[in-house]
Amino acid sequence: QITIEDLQTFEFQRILNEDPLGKSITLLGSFARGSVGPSQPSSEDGERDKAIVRIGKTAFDLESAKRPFDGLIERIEGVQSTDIYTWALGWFATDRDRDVKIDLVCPATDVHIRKYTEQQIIMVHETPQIYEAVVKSYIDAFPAARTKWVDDILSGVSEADKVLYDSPDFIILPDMKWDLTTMSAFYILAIARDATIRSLRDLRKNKGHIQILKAIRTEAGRIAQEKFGLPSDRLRMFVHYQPSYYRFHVHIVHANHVGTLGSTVGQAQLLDDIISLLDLEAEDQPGIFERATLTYGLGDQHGLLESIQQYTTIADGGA
Ligand code: M7G
Repeated sequence: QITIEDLQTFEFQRILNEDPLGKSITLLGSFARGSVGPSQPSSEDGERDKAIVRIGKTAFDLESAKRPFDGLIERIEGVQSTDIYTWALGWFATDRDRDVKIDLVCPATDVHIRKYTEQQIIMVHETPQIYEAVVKSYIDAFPAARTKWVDDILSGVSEADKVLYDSPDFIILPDMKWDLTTMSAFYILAIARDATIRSLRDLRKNKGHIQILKAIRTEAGRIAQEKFGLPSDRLRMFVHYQPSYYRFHVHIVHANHVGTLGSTVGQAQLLDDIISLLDLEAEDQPGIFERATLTYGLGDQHGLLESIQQYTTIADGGA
């Protein structure tokens, strides 16, 4: 468990990203080794671990927001008016529920730092040849330590009390991006147990993957309805390509999330469309996702971008 006193030892280094619209800021800094995150051999020479701290303002609690000047907002200043328009600055009451959500990655690797740093998005066209020549080896070389969190969830070592559904094929639990209360930010995650499905590219009809995908769709819909009162037509279910972690998982979010939280076109592929495409696969032909050219955006710091661009240049030059 982390305390505010622990967080006060954060040493700021630089701003990685800021999002004035989404009301969040992401900082790079450090904590004394072992003081935050998984326990590590403590060091006497003051060694520090890099840490990413993301602070985002939480959404309004709908109940208190219905009477905003009766306990939610305590004080206002700088009132201005023109005609029918008035605006002012205000301060939240001190005994409010909560104001911010804090996400912490510590110790943070360079890969994490790149991921959380604001990046220019470059669109790439991944042909099956590029997948075979470049992407596959990138996935093969992906350090197992980076998906330890998935193994820990699947084996019940972590977040066991949060699990919403468990079966031999997959597990469903709240995504760490969700605060578990703001329904408009509803976000749960289904993670497949089969570690050989590393991404969208590995999905095949003849390996029984459609059944797993359909079961995820059904169970996620049932959980959203039964546990959270959200009908299944209010859900946007999608898969990332490229994902950040190569253990197959499906994102299930509130349908009102448009272009946020990774649901942007060029990164997210709808689960329903994937199921439908797989259904079209003919038994005697290579898989659809083996043959398709997949187009997606990559941050300019992404570890794959340079090798894909190099391959594309060589292939174009040779043509
Ligand atoms: P992704 O498509 O690989 O990449 O999704 P993204 O992180 O770029 O979206 C992984 C999803 O897993 C994200 O929605 C994360 O918020 C979520 N996630 C990541 N971690 C490390 C955890 C975790 O430890 N617990 C839970 N519950 N969710 C996580």
